[in-house]
Amino acid sequence: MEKTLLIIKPDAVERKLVGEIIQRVERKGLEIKALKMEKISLEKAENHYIVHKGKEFYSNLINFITSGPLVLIVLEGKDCIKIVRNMAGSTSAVEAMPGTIRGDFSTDMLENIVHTSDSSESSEREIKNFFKNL
Ligand code: FUP
Repeated sequence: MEKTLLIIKPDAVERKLVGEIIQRVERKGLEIKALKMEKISLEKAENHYIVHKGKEFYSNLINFITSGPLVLIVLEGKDCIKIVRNMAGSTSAVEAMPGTIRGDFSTDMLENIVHTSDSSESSEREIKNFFKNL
């Protein structure tokens, strides 16, 4: 069965949106396989965002994602990678449609509430970075 990594980012934890986001994915019918809250290390953050290394927003991204505790969730379900990306909405808050997580809760490109894996290769790599025994 397909798995995806959902991260509830530090802005959403700070704004007490954890329950709201978990409720949305559970009600959709996805299964929570693993879940933990953590303030991630610089090393884990750099591994997670390796594809963005060198881009102009990279240091802001690393500073933001390590700025406070976040919630890491492994979800499982048929086609869950695409399903959870659709639920998250566009990366840009301006483009994200109402009804999506980013569309409903964010106005910012960087502080955009959630991360979700974009492919099966990314999902495998990202889950391994945070959950050693899955
Ligand atoms: P997504 O897959 O929607 O999380 O988006 P990306 O992997 O393209 O980007 C990862 C994170 O980098 C985004 F959540 C926010 C940040 N970002 C910027 O701050 N500026 C950009 O131009 C693109 C991404």
